[in-house]
Amino acid sequence: MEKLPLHGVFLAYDHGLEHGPTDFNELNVSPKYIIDIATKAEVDALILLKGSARNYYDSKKVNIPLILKLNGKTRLYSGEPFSTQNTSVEEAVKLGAAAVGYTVYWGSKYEKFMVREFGRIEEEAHSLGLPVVMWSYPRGKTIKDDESPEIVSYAARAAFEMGADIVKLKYPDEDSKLDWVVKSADKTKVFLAGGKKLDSLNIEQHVKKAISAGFSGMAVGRNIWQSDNPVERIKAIKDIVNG
Ligand code: FBP
Repeated sequence: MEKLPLHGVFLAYDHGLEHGPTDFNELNVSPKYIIDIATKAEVDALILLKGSARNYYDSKKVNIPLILKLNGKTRLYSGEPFSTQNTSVEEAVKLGAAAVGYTVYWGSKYEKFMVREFGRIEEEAHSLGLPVVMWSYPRGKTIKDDESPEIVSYAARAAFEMGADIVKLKYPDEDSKLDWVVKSADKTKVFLAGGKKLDSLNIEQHVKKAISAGFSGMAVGRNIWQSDNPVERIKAIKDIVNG
């Protein structure tokens, strides 16, 4: 099993469930294409759901650490956000994963269920020596602006208090508050989430500002594998992250 570094660039590919094939084209519809990109660009970790991992991730051949995402939901679901656990820490170990991931939608009517599931997963994973990554996303009727610095900082702190090793967060809409986001997360390493496709200049600007404020890396999906030059784009982001 590859060890998960706590900084770097992670390539996310859980969109088949979260958004559906509408995010894909003839190339990136295949997990094999994603694993090839990850390998060529030497990303620091690959994020998959169990279907892609079981069919395409061979831990003996792929030298990229796997983060198995343990919960998810589709775009077809409506109502207050709720991402349910669909696989286990045990399955992650079987698949040779180096870490597990889980999304919490803070502020949702169903927050209490995700908190309970995450709590169990975090303790089990840590007892087996696996780091835990939280997608910490305030979302639901009560969240008016999920990019406000207060809300992003709260998501950072909540991840720390829940025992996450890494927290994946949205970019707050005030650059000057990036420091406070990092301070709020305390010992939890902060990673920037990608979002919809941006031009390369834009995304690199965000990464630069986040890294100089103390972020540890980026977990990115569409901005890479929807691009015509995915390997170069990862390398450019890696250069920024690694200084
Ligand atoms: P992107 O870089 O493509 O935004 O991927 C990051 C991610 O967190 C994925 O892991 C996840 O599928 C997606 O964003 C969820 O995005 P949203 O919650 O906005 O639908």
